[in-house]
Amino acid sequence: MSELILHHYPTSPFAEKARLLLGFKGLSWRSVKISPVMPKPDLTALTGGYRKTPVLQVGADIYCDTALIARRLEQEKALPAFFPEGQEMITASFATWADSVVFQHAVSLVFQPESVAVRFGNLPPEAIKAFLADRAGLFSGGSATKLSIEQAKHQWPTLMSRLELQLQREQGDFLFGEPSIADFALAHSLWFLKATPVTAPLVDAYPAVSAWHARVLGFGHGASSEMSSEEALEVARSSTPAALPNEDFVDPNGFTAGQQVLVAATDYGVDPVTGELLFAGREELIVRREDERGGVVHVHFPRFGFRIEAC
Ligand SMILES: N[C@@H](CCC(=O)N[C@@H](CS)C(=O)NCC(=O)O)C(=O)O
Repeated sequence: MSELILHHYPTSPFAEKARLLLGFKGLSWRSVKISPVMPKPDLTALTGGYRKTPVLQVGADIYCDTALIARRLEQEKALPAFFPEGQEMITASFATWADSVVFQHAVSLVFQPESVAVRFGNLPPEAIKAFLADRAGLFSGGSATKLSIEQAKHQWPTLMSRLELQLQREQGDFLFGEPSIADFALAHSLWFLKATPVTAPLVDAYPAVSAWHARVLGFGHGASSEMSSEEALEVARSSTPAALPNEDFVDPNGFTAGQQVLVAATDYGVDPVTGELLFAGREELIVRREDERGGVVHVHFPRFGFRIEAC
């Protein structure tokens, strides 16, 4: 069986989400450290252009976006489940909301000047400038809009007070009783805020939230060992992609296997990936591409939040 390889960097909130997903399932994985800014030649050799963090590799199969990574890990090990039976819609929808709305608030709050000064305090000004320029590029061409710092500050107490109240009254220890994808999708943005003393009080002021957050982080990261990006490319090159899923589903826009397509995120980090469409299912799109260094790879995307275009 192929190893689970996570391409990530330590300070990325979505990478922390993925690490916690691996920890919750008690999985062992290989850790490939990537750059937080472009270019990322070894990563994009595998993805075909997708640049966001994290990416999961299993042999010659490359999984983009934590929403799909969670589903892939659920295949790897069904229990404990991210999508508990009977809670499939509520947990996935809450996760989509938290990954966009709560994350958007966290980004604005973390990138307020007082917090930037602490977070990047030991970096040379040129490095900070380069990072901020990279992030401006990341957000160009997508549907995501920037939330002003004032609006993020203005709305944050509403989000947190609702959460505090629910967690105080809740029977179970997690958002929807038992743990689910919802907990992980919310926890990583709060983890991001807790990383500096300027923004940590935005979480610490809420005792039930803090106790819940500690429980989620308590799942840990599973067992990992380092791997180089060259080694990961070699794994892809020497592996055969997994068999395609078998699903009785007709794409509503008529996309069929065998077509040349372009797939891209719609919100931000909209760098397109082109190749042959192999599969278009209810949750997942799979594109075959051939790379000089990575060989034949199957790149997997979630349907939700990604678009397909014939090319
Ligand atoms: N919807 C994506 C969002 C991932 C995301 O926004 N990741 C951030 C880091 S936390 C990112 O890609 N930043 C730019 C980069 O790492 O190049 C997911 O769930 O994986």
